[in-house]
Amino acid sequence: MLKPKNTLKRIVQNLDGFWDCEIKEENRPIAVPGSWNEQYQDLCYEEGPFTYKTTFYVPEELSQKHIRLYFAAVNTDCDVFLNGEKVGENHIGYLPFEVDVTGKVKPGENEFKVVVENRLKVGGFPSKVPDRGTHTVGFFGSFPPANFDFFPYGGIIRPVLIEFTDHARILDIWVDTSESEPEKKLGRVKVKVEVSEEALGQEMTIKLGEAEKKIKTFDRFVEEEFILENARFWSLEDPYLYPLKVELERDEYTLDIGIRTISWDEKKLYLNGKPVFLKGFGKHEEFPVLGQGTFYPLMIKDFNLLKWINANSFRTSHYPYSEEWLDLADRLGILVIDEAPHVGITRYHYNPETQKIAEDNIRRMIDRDKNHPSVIMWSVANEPESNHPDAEGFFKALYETAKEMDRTRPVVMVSMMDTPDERTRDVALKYFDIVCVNRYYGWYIYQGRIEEGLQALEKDIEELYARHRKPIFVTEFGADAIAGIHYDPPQMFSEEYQAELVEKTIRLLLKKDFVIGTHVWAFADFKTPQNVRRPILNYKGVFTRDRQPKLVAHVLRKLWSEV
Ligand code: GCB
Repeated sequence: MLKPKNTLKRIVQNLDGFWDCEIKEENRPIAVPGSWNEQYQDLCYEEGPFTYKTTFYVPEELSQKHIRLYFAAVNTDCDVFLNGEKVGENHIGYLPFEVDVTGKVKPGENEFKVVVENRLKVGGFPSKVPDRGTHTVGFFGSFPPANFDFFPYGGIIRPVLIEFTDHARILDIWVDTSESEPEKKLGRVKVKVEVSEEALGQEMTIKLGEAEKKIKTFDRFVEEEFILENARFWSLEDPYLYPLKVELERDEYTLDIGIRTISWDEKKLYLNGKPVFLKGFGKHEEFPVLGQGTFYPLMIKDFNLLKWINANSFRTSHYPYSEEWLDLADRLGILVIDEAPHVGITRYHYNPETQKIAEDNIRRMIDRDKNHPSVIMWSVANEPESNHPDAEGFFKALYETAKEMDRTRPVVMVSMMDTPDERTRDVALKYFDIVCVNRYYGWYIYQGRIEEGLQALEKDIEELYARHRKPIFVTEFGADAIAGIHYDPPQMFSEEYQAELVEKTIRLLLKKDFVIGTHVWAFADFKTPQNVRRPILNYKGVFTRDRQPKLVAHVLRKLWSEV
């Protein structure tokens, strides 16, 4: 599915703004995109359902076009109504969905309604753990009882668009540059285009930079290969993008593509044939008042801080972010580990029905993000209960689903279960291309004892490598620090303690030639459900929630300038 885009032959209307919302028998204005939880204090812990309403206007000549409604993301369950008729539904957050409303849009005013609910469910996405009749149910007994450590925001969190195209149109585009030969500067760009039935027999033009091909569309799928001598490869130093344009008689779509290769062996990850070490963060798409609502200035700010601190990558923990994050990453040369909305997976998910939903989520994530050169890895889940015997089949299936969609990138699962303790060993990690682990030595274990924690980490990481013989990526480690709290000698929650733990962990892991990256948890402080470990926020941010640097930020900036 292609994201709606204004081109010479496509028209897009954006429905962002203030919608009406039926909340507790009142009609209140609500912002789209945005989460409801922080727009009204009394909605902080509400799960809905809430009815969002707006109207849009369509001129006569456009009402006859092919028309789709595109929701960049709604959290989480929703039913979509147009002029009183139910036209669509969706049941997963953080991923786009479209509703074909061709023939259903009236010339003039149209009434549009979306009923949204964000309920935590046992075995659902987002999930909670079953209430065992105790007072402590969620993650560390938290409220709301989310089975994960970030606030479960609800609402129409990303833009809603209406796109008008000709019926003879482009449906999807796939770009594959994996067979390019960087050492010879030879770019091999395979372009596959899917068109609608109505476009059969038309002439298609595909332009890549200066090169151009003209083809008759005898089939719904058209494939062409461009060979570029002296190609300019997309890299961290030079994130060069080639303009790709696909044209039909009355439709046109454009993409910026990067030519690059990714590969990996027993010890290393390679970008364009050269080893790359991942320096960066796990983060959240989250901000005061906005909740998880798309907000463009925040993206610019975060990328500017990633560059300032000399990071080269981040993980979209723990769900796919707005696609604009990837557009910027492509343009600015930042690598992305793209994660499915699979956090808090427990034994209650290990059944055929939920597995089907999870497979579908992975297909939808890869379908959306497949053409972004910045995306170098797919993560199918964060910290599932992957030491449960039923996890093995479940995650093997998710790995295979991701591979069916894309063989050119490594597929990973982020585990905390593959520990030195054999009784709690992960049963699924062995299927994945790179061993991704979250480790909190000196924080949750060896509290206040950084040196002992580091010794245990070293032993753990050596054993992991001996066991798997695959590259190791430490996807999380870190410590909470409340900005402004200082202590000598360094104590937990002080800026000094966080800075020391982070620096020493990275220096230790840099000595291991099988470690391909260290991502600090987290980029910035973020809001969580309430529990005794979280004074409103998780304070593991290297930056505060409003993006000011803590002591550790300066330490990282210097350290990463040398790596
Ligand atoms: C983790 C989770 C992350 C938490 C973090 C923490 O392992 O992946 O979502 O926020 O630990 O701070 O405890």
